[in-house]
Amino acid sequence: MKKILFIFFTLLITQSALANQPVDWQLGFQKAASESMKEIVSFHNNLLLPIIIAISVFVLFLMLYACVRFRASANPNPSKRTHNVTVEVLWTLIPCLILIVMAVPSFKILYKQDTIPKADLTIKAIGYQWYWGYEYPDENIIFDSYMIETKDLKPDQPRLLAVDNEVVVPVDKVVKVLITANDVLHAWALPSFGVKRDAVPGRINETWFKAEKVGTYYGQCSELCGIKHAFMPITVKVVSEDEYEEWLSEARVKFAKEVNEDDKLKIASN
Ligand SMILES: [Cu+2]
Repeated sequence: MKKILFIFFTLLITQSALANQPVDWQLGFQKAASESMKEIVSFHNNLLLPIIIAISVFVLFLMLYACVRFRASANPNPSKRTHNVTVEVLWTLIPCLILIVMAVPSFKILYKQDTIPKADLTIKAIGYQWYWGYEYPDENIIFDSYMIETKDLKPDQPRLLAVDNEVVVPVDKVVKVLITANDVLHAWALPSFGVKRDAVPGRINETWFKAEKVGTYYGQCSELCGIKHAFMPITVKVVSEDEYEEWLSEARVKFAKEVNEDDKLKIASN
């Protein structure tokens, strides 16, 4: 009983705290940070949960009713009935209707996620065994993103989720993500943005998100990709427009993909 109460109260507390990473005793989703995740959460909370609860309660009621009503002591001569057309039609039709009621809004959300609005910036995520590589194709930026080992963590960095080089994006901008892999299947997933796409070698998948709040968001590779599958996390830092520009100017130098002619001369003369 104590344990149940503990779970209940931690659930209440974690619901109010900003959770952009998994938390202890978490039930349900991480806090939504994008429009599409809000839609997913509301679809789950307002439609799926009530349906699941109603079905469970109904089945439980039927089981209890059958146990009492048809118990051996009250029915010395058991009924020989085998068919009832009305009941059979009903238990086929009603589940079909329930499925349609769930499918319509579900497809609506899926198609909305699949239609990419005009992007403000594009990033490319490449899955490797076992880390992520990122490119900003329009900015001549390329870098790798490795998990930070537990012994090297700073106090504010979550274990198995923090990385050395984070993806940095501006807040309230449409970010298009091109996703691919270089060796085996991986998947780029960020729960608070409602984003999850497979990274397939030789093929580019697309997705998008628009982060509504500044913060650091954590995700993980979500396709079993080998022995260190659990150790290739994804960190996205959502910052203000100005901070993003500042980061860009540093990153263009630090993570330059192609060194231009002037720089080549400088390097050669050193
Ligand atoms: Cu992976």
